Amino acid sequence: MNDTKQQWFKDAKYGLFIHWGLYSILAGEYQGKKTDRIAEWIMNFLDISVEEYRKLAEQFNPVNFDADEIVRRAKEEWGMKYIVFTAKHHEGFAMFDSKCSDYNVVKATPYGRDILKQLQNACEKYDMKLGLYYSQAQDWDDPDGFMHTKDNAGKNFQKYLDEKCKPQLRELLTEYGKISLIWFDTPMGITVEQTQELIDLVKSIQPDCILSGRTGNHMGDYMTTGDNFIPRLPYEGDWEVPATLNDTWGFNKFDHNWKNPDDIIRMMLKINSRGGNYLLNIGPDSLGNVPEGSSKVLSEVGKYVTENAEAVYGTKRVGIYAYELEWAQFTRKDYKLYVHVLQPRVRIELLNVGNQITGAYLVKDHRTLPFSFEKTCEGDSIIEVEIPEEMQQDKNYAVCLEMAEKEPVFEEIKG
Ligand code: JFZ
Repeated sequence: MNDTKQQWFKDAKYGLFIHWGLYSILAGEYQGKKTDRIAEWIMNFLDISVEEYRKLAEQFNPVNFDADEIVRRAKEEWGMKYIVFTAKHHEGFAMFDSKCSDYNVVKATPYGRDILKQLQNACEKYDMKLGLYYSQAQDWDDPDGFMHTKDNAGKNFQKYLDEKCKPQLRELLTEYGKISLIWFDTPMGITVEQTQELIDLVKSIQPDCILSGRTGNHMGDYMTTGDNFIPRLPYEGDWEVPATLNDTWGFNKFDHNWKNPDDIIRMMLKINSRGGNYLLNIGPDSLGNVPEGSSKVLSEVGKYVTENAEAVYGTKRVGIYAYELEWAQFTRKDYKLYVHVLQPRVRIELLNVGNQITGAYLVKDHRTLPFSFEKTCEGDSIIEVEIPEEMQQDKNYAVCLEMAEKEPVFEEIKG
């Protein structure tokens, strides 16, 4: 079972992924050709040479980037508890002031400022956990880094590890304050020994820094699901779903396929209910703007999670309830079962929940609600909670059921 031993990660439930690099300049299109894949992979999928791709750095000038504003909104408005930022994605370009590769935002761009330093300062100001995505195996700029879909035979991967990957990790872990998480990704052919080298390096500098499930050879500190994939059942231990708001991580000017806030809220609660964290992505454009399509959805979702904070953060995995409820998701704490009501209801009815209920209240304002718990004519347990009349057309609110028992008692369906 995966155990990060980090309470902040177990309690967090909701984080912000930021995918940002030179690919944001191309925004899904190179020389009139569009990519139909995730936009940060454009160098690979459209076969752009290293030489050509490097020229993008000369144009990178994100004058609208405002780290303070992004972190403040993530914290106060969107309700997120941690941020994971792409310090270096597969393209190989460092979004920080790297001394071991000049292919970085300070030395190679007209912008000339350290993006990560700005994020670090903002995270410290707003008390936000900072994690860093670092592509440890794929590096399409380094001759010895791996490239998916290409022949990697003849490469000296250890050389890349020793001369770029590890030195850059050392910089990230020594120059940017507390790093709570390293989000390694696409380990490809990395060996067990090489994975261990990376783990040892990270932990020797920052012992509390945790590692994503894609560190390599299943040696990370928690389980990372496939992108946008939600486990069907409660999953034990610490885990996380990385997810997009549209169909790309890096900015793509053609992708307006935004998910709606209700769907995001439902997905987050499904994940939280099954014990995981939801790491939801934004891809700023080449000027540093957060796409309006994403900030609109995040604000709506943020309203839900901040109003119902008690029923989200610090909650625990819920067991398997016998019925599929279209209108609800559960989260729980000891002696409390939270019912997240996602569709209009006159009353909450829960069949085969066998707890003794001692109270019921609306989470957002702690208003007490009338409730009953008894047996149906067939002898099954049933809990009912009355929804105030003026709220019967509403959706997206949480109700807390206070239980005499520590955990919900989900009964089997009897024939
Ligand atoms: C990886 C990256 O290649 C991608 O650009 C993005 O950063 C994303 C968060 O992670 O893509 C993956 C990696 C693993 C799976 C899917 C996409 N997976 O295991 O299903």
